[in-house]
Amino acid sequence: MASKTPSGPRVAAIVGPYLCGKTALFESILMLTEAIGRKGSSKEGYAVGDGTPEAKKRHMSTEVNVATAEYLGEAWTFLDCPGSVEMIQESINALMVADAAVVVCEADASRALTVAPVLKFLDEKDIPHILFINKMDTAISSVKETLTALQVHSKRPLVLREVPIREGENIIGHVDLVSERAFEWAPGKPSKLIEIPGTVQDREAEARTELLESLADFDDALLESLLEDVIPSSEEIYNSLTNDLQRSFIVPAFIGSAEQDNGIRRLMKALRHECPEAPATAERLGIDSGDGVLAQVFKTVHAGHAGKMSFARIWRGDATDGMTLNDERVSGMHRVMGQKHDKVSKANAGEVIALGRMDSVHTGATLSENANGAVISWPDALKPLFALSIHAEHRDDEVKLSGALAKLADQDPSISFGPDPDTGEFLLWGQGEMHLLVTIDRLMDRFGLNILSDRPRIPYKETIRKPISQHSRHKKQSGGHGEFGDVHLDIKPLPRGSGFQFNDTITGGVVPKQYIPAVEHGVKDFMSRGPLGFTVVDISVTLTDGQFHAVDSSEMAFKKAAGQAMRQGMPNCNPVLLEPIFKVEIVLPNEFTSKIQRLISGRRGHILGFDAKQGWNGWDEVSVQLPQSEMHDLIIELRSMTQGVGTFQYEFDHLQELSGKDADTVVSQREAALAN
Ligand SMILES: Nc1nc2c(ncn2[C@@H]2O[C@H](COP(=O)(O)OP(=O)(O)OP(=O)(O)O)[C@@H](O)[C@H]2O)c(=O)[nH]1
Ligand SMILES: [Mg+2]
Repeated sequence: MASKTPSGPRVAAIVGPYLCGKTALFESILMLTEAIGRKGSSKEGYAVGDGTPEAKKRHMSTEVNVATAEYLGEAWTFLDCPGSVEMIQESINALMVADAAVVVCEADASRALTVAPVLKFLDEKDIPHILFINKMDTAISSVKETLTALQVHSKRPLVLREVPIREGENIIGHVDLVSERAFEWAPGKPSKLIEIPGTVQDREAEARTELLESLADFDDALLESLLEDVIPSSEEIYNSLTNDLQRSFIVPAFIGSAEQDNGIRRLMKALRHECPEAPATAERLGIDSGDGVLAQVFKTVHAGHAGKMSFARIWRGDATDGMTLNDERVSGMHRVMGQKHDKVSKANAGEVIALGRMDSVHTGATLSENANGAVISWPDALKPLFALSIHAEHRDDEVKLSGALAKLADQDPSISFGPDPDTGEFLLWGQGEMHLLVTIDRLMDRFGLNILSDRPRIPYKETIRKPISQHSRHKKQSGGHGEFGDVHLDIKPLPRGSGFQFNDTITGGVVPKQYIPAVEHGVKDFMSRGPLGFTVVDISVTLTDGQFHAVDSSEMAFKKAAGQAMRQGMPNCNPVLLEPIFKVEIVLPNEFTSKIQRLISGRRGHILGFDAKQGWNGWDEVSVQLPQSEMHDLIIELRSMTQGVGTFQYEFDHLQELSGKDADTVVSQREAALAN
């Protein structure tokens, strides 16, 4: 292989679907680079990865694992991302600061779809990436089938760099298509160089030709050699590969087994030779090459007594502990190894570093010595898809809960929280049920808060169908001052979406001017809970007549009279329940579009239309209307129907009358709740 000038510190993000072996690969790389002496496992606990209580409890990654290592004299930071679609915000944040991504997947063509979201994101953002087909020890599909199935989801050509060597059912090694050298794998040990077995020679030659042809598409000199039947040298091929990864023209594909440490050295060598460095990545991101330190925060951790830690990639300049960035003094700089942080006094451009106590700095922030310096763009946080109503088991913990949630939302911008404006319930929003359960675990583990959760209430409303005129008199004579107020109200339904209108047609001062606002007040108070138990909307109330008493009338008396008139009149106005209807745009692979029809009609919704999703080959966008009461677990069902990749966006559309049995159930449940 061509000799290489040592590079500056680089960052590789390890991404891919749930449980495909990313953390296993991360630890295998750390072993190879001698950053650790012994790796762990998913079952018994990893040595560096998944060290938080939430990750240990679930045997999955729940946030990005960060580790630094040195390979052949060059510095690396690896960002092992969680695969769960519900934790995708973490992966997006890590990818935004990576020089390249290693996309891990399994050799299983039937699950290619699960890799689609990450491939599409990398394509969209032009992030150079390498494919690592893992678990070759238990491969379900052939490498070729896997690659063909994955290609559907990638704009860039996926180009095989190795072919497997089979022995019966088992894969026992690989042939490198550039050097044309064959290696026999040995679990946990370096591979052994062997002769290319006769059984793979044809396959090897065919795959090598495909590799060269793919490279020739982006390399005129190579194309010319091929046309003239000149076999290019290994060096030419490597140069072409380096250029193609750095410019994100192709996606080279490697194979191996993270658990058995097979194929890892080859992957690392490709990263070493082909992965771009920080200045090139900074250029891709449009960061100018000015003076002074420029860094970007991609992860925030509130670590108990250690306080807030901001993980940042340094794009340019050398950072020192104690320096001022964004008007805040860096108080402790650390190199990160999983849950372990080692204090350092200085860090160079390209490195990833955890900065202590940058309290006003958030994930995504650009850090510079000049607080008004350039701002590097950062994607918006994901919109929430799932909510639970939560409260602290102990009432005294409510204030502590808000503080803790503010910290967790700082750490994970894809959660949000706050009271529902209609129901008053305290809601926690996130990307799915597991995401919220992990968040609730964090509240327990890090803040000692015991949380109870429930399905959120639906903010039903009510209105009336029939107008009425209602007279009511409030009169009380007891001791000193009496109370007297007398009103005639016209209560009328209004069209949907009109809200509430209050008027008066009082002439001759039958209700003195100063008492009219009190009448309106009394009406409004009543409207927060109508005859069916919900907020009343879309009505008009007109004060048409009334009487007063020179001594006993007061604002309070008129307010009470108005409230009484509403209480007496409204039940006779033919009250009706209104339920919120949402407009939902579902995005999913078109092979599932026909199933959506059943899902939506089963949830009392209807389809407004569907179309192919622009720029997403093979995906549809289905526009539907759905009652809010049917949306709570929509994301759960949609994901289970679409191998986890279906998603949606939504907005409130309108209120719609609900009658019959469904309405009766809602009203009787509300009665029972109010009686408690
Ligand atoms: N057979 C086999 N199993 C593997 C291999 N690599 C990982 N696994 C197993 O796959 C499971 C998941 O491994 P992890 O590395 O934790 O997967 P992950 O991709 O990090 O999972 P998330 O981060 O939760 O998405 C574990 O049971 C591993 O033991 C491999 O090369 N071969
Ligand atoms: Mg993992």
